[in-house]
Amino acid sequence: MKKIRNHVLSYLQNNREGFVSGEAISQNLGISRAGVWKHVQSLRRQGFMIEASSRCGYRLIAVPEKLNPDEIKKGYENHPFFRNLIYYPAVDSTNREAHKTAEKGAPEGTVILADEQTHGRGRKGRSWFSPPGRGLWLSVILRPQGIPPEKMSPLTAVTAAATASGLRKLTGENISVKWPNDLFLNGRKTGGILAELKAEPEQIHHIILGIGININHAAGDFPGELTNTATSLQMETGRQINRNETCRIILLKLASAYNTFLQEGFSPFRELWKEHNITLDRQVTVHYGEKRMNGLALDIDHEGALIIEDARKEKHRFTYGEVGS
Ligand code: BT5
Repeated sequence: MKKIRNHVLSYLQNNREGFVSGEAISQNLGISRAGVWKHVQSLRRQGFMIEASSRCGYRLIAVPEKLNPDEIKKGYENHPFFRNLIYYPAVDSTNREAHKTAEKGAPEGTVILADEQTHGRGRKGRSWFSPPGRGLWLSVILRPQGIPPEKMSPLTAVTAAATASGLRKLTGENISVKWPNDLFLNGRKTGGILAELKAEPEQIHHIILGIGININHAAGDFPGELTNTATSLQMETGRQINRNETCRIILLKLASAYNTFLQEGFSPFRELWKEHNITLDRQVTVHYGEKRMNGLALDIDHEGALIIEDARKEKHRFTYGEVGS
């Protein structure tokens, strides 16, 4: 099976300058046209970009760029967020793997990076679609010392602002933050943040800061339920984005933001967050626990909490929840 798939790939690679018909591949390799289509689909799932047209056939557009820890670290080998960069071709979830690695005593700044997540997770048990060859799926182990757990709640907003600003520089696109943990581009979700805390009331054991960014997905890569809500940097810019470079930029931004946050709290990030946000100045519904509240998203305060003004002009402060329109 794998052998035939590789033959299909070689055939496409040898004919990259134009389309090749399904019929030609089928005759050359002695398989049915349905078989050709099945192998093309499987190559796509591995990150190969293959255009398919019912009239012209197939054309290989791009091969998946490989994530390469040496390439990511280049020039930053001794940096605290690059010293322990652990790469897996596939894991269930980098957050889950990072928790396990942290339990074994891994130092602050250890990064778990995977090309594919088989059970990538979002908040509240939701799943995060993480195919190979397409995105950036990583988790950083943090061990803030002498800080009570509740002081860390703005970390998601700090991460979102820092990541959005890094991605804006990289792509020139208007990547924005939707409170509290979404990254949006042109009205669709292109990334998400999942911060998980292992703590006792007074003491943090570790925090796992997970970041997922859709980078080189093509429109047809997303499963049906995400086709109208998700996008990737490539879909919006029209060009392939280097995942190694993106990873380096994000880790550098994150390390610097984390240090500033530990020393000065959320205040230095408030303006940056506002510059990048698409939540404020809109009528929204905040869902928190089993409840919901409608109102105007007025502001984000110096601790990263969202301030909502209700119809009676009363203000409410939210440190967690989700925003819908
Ligand atoms: C998030 O959750 O947005 C947090 C996502 C964090 C993913 C990273 S990847 C590295 C690390 N390891 C992990 O296992 N996770 C982190 P939430 O706000 O709950 O949004 C989840 C919802 O987003 C899902 O229910 C889908 O509707 C949608 N979704 C799933 N995968 C998506 C994708 N790739 N792109 C856009 N939307 C997606």
